[in-house]
Amino acid sequence: MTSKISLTRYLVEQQRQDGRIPPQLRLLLEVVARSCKNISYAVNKGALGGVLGTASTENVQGEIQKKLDIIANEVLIEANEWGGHLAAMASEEMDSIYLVPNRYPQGEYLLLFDPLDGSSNIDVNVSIGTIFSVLKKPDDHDAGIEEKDFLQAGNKQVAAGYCVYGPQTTLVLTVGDGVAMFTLDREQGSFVLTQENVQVPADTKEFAINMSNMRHWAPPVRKYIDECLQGKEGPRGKDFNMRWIASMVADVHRILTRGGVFMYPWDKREPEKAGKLRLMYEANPMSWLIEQAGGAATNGHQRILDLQPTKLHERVSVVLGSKNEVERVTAYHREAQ
Ligand code: P6P
Repeated sequence: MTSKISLTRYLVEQQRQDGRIPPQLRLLLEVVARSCKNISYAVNKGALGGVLGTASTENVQGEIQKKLDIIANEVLIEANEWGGHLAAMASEEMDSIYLVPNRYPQGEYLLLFDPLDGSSNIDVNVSIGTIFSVLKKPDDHDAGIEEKDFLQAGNKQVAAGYCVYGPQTTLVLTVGDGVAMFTLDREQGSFVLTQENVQVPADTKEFAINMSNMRHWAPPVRKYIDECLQGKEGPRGKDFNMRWIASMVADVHRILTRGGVFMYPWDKREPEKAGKLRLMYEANPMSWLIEQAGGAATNGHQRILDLQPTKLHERVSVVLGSKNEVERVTAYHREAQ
């Protein structure tokens, strides 16, 4: 039987191989993984842990927070603040950045996360997850870290990943050399390498979008979905399937596992917003993972990873997954201009 490769061994060997994971980054990734393990344990308790339901507070997005949103956020903050690997953190659940307290050593990295994505699914026992993105602290100033230091394009990420809390708890990670998946061995309490070099098929017959918003979409999105719905009698010449879990982590995990295209496009319900999903800690990490697995990710017009953020909680339109489908949707947007 091949020996199990732990996350720690994988990170050490990746560092030995190409130097992509310096010690501080390895520590950061191991601490994030341990945080995800603890969040998984809290999620799995469900009603028995008294963690379901809302916390009757709102986050910066104006969304009512779930108790587990706050628990997951606190787990990540408390686990990462003292290790000396971070200068600051940013979270979907916090209005402003969180500076590592002066009583702890300051590190080289900035950690951004959505501590519990898909939290509307918590109370109905559907997969949810944690999404994280790692940037380097800018070298060009020695003053304290400010929000503007986080405003780096997604192509500056040094690590990105998510942990999906489903039938298995699976950590999915990239440091720029492909995508690896680690499954939590609950008996040992450690993540074990279960897939390397993940590849997204370039073509698919499966799309993921919230169809209830159809009347609000822009014409290029409407055209693309209409053609899929026409099936093999239509211009695509094949039938399509649809999935929508309303948990980006679960939908992206399915796409990394078997292909597909995920769309949360701009729509006219709130035309001033570019989209629903957040650029810095949802779209950027997921887009890098998808690209590292051979897929593509645009906002309908340009590569998501090339977008220059202007605000920490900036939203973006997202089309990601199987390369040929993403290119088709993006071409329809270009033709409509
Ligand atoms: P809707 C979850 O709240 C989330 O941010 C993503 O995980 C998910 O893809 C999307 O929103 C679901 O949005 O409008 O379908 O509920």
